Amino acid sequence: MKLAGFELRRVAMPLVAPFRTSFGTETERDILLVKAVGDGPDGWGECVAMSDPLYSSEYVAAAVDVMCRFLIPALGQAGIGSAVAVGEALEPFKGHRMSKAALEMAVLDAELRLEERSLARELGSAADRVPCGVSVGIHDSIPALLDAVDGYLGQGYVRIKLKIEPGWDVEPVAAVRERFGDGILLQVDANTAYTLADTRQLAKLDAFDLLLIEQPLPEDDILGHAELAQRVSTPICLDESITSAQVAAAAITLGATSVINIKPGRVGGYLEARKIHDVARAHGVPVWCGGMLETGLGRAANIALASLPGFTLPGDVSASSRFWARDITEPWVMADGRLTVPQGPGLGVAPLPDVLDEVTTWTQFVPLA
Ligand code: OSB
Ligand code: MG
Repeated sequence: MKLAGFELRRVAMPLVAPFRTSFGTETERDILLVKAVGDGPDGWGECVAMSDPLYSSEYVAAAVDVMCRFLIPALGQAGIGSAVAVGEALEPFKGHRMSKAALEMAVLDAELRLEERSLARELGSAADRVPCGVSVGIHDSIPALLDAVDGYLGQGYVRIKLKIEPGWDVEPVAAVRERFGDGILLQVDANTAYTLADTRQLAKLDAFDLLLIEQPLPEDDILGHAELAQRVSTPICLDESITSAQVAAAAITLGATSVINIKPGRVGGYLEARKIHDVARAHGVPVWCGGMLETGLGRAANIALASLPGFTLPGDVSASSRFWARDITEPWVMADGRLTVPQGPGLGVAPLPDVLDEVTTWTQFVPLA
């Protein structure tokens, strides 16, 4: 496979409803897509960076900059022809994992389409369908939250994740348990909003039989999570902190995490995501697939990843309708609380040209020197 370059494209996608977390409120997603163009089929990648560096240090405009200035020229220099070669060529550059992941995803898709193999099979898929969880934002009131959760349960979601922050934690969890009972799978995500000084407050969540508390403390505070894990009985699950298989192994060994949220973008790509799955599995640590409000492209790849055998908990893998009135691919539609793993070549889906053009705000073709 010989690559000619990458088409970078920014799309603006309005959310069906505002999505509030401890780090901000999203009403529209500004997403950077990359298309690998060469002598074979096009390949699509999606960069999960957000507009502002509030979830991680990465952000969309920086992703465009680092791709154009450093990453794509390095791929040209290396004369890469496979996704594995992408990771190797980009290794010298520190960080920027979401940008690296998007480029690797595009090349991987192109490579697999050429060889007529599915991403699911390539990664080691062990299931035809995956169960769907949903991430529910912070709401203005408890009744509004209960309405939202009621709606998602009605649609068939098999697991509810509540976003929490100081001042919105025990009360919403208690209200959801009281209204919907002990039978629903329930977990919370703090996106780093607490410190160890909040241990007593977080320990109050132990009364509600939660699957896990996701990333209560800052990204760098691995030891703090290990300490917290000693003091609360709810399992701690790291998201932001887990940036590689190496960090995952360290966090497991230190007792900082007993469950892991795997997000391919955050860790530099689907190949590194699979390594984390393998490391966790070897340690008997369950994993689940996180989400970053992806379009149908990233969603397709996440569904494939979530079908690996170590993904024993439902992920933030939801239907297109969770976030979009109109997705840029054929919509992902849930049946029976599950999504079907794509089996076509590569991602198994591609953007619908008309929809893609309508949401596009900017494009640039960056040739491989
Ligand atoms: O922490 O898991 C998170 C969305 C954006 C950034 C961070 C997170 C999230 C979510 C949504 O919780 C997950 C999804 O895409 O369904
Ligand atoms: Mg999270």
